[in-house]
Amino acid sequence: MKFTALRPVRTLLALACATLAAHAAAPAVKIGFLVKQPEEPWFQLEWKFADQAAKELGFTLVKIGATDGEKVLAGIDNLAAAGAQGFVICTPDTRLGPGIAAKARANKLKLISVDDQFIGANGKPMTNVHHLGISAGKIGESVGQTLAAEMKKRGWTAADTAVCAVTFEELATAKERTDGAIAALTAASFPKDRIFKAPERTADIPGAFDAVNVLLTQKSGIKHWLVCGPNDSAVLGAVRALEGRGYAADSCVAIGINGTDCIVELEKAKPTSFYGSMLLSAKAHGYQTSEMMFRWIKEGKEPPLDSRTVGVLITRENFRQVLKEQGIRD
Ligand code: FCA
Repeated sequence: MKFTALRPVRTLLALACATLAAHAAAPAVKIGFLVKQPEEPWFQLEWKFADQAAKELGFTLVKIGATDGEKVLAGIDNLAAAGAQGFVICTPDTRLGPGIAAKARANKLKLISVDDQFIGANGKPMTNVHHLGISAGKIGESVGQTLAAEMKKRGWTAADTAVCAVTFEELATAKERTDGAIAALTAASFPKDRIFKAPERTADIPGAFDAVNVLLTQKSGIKHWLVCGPNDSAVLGAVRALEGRGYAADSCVAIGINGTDCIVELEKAKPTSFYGSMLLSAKAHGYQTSEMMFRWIKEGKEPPLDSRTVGVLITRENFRQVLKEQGIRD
């Protein structure tokens, strides 16, 4: 009698112990998110969306600004010591890829690269590392097609117009973007000998500003410039350099990529020659990569090896609406 009365209590105790054991066996998920340029709005937005994933899915996110190789390697060691199970990274140098992959393996950390794909010792993309990037060539082509269309709309002749392509060719995704833009302009019959590259030494506004100033010193007397580059910062640097040389806002057309680093520019009451940008999906790059990592750790669900996202053109006309739809602006 006594024994049977105790039974439900025992069962409850056993259940409680089993639950505790299960919790102990499955440690909380901790994921690192390392970015190469934490000061760029693009990367801040990736982090913002990764934070949202952490909150909604229930994991801990460790954000690390990894501006050079040393910071990357130390960051990975710290993550491992803190009990993380994986990380997402946009590396400051894609040639660090083999070293990062080896360090992740040694520390038993799962790895997804975002934005910039790792380059192997043979100089080719490391297709065995899970990656989410953009369809860089196609997005670049859209920039080139839009520039050609805007030139036509304004009635500018090829004799009066030249192309300034700010380039950063040591980074594959950046080169594919400007190659795509140039290919589309050429396909639209823009003369090849009026397309000029301005290689930036650092991938930021000052780097592009300096590069374009050098180009403008060499090529004076051009009436209209069409401007493209790997991202918004590159194109903004070019726009500032053109302004410094006295080019009026309506004498040039510049189109960026990212769409996240040019919002202040598009909000200016007086239009500049920054016509628009190909808006990329910061949410896919921040939220989705973190979610992929979370499910990989938690459910053993391996993400696809290679995912690519697209871009949409935003201009002064539609940027408020599109940014709102994408959860970037209220
Ligand atoms: C690269 C660029 C960033 C952004 C990202 C998608 O990392 O440097 O500005 O365009 O790709």
